[in-house]
Amino acid sequence: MANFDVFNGDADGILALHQLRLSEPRDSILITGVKRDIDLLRKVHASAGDSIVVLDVSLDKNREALQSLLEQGAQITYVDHHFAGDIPPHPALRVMIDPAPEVCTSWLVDRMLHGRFRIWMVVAAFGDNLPACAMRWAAPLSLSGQRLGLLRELGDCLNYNAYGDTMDDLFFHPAELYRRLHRYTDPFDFINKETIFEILKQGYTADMAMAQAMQPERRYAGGSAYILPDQSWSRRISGAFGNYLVQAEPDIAHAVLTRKPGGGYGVSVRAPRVNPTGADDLCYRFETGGGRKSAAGVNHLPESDLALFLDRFDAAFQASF
Ligand SMILES: [Mn+2]
Repeated sequence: MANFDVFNGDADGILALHQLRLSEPRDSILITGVKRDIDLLRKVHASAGDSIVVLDVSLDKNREALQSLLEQGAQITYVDHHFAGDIPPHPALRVMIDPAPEVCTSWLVDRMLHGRFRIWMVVAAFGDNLPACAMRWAAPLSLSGQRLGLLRELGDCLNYNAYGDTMDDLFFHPAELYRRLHRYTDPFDFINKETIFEILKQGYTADMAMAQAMQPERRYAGGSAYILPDQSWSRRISGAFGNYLVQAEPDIAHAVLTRKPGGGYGVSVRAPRVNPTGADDLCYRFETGGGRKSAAGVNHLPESDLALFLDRFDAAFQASF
């Protein structure tokens, strides 16, 4: 009988599995990928009696594979905080799913384990962009401000590592990152004894400096649009660069377009921080768009739609300006 651990390659996915396997050690086949690669269950080739744990990827996006694995006789535990849709009732499926805004998968695992590895959940919450929750959950641990700051940096770095189009863009394969991290029960030992943290910190700093040196392609009354080149660093930093711009110029909206190797752009839009609305409405008007009011994106904007996108971006945030 085989064990499969299927997890998102970001900080939350890695640290959910880390906590679970500190509690229940087990040899397993690891299935993971870059952060945006959530179509993971399809990659599991299981037989009757095999056991599968799925962490931090939407059930809705894995429904078909889930159903066929259940039909093949696998036992599945599913823990997640993304939109799930209808959950198929099945005696071999154990589900813990909560899409509430202040929940991450590592928090759900922490609850299952009665807080045994709480400090790792705090790192995950920082990495999953829930800093206020992370601080709250860290309070009973009585960490110094300096140590809390280190955990925040670690969460950010682990999360940053998962951004890219393919594995080639990443510093570490998330499965390798998990294996190296899993040797440690104390995050400060990991920080001090492994080179990973330092490598990711330097990568982040260098990528961000490249992005910050870019001039906006267009400046409008209500927003600025940047176009990043077709380079690994652009794909790694585009999300963090968007967050930085929102903080640096809170009065205006931002669009970060990243050129794709095969043509067209990946687009990420941030509404003005002072009026965080309208990003989703703009992006939903494009075929591969989606997201939330404050932050949304278009997975693939064809080259021929660039002018249209820029016009609509200008119009969308002129109104709110
Ligand atoms: Mn997550």
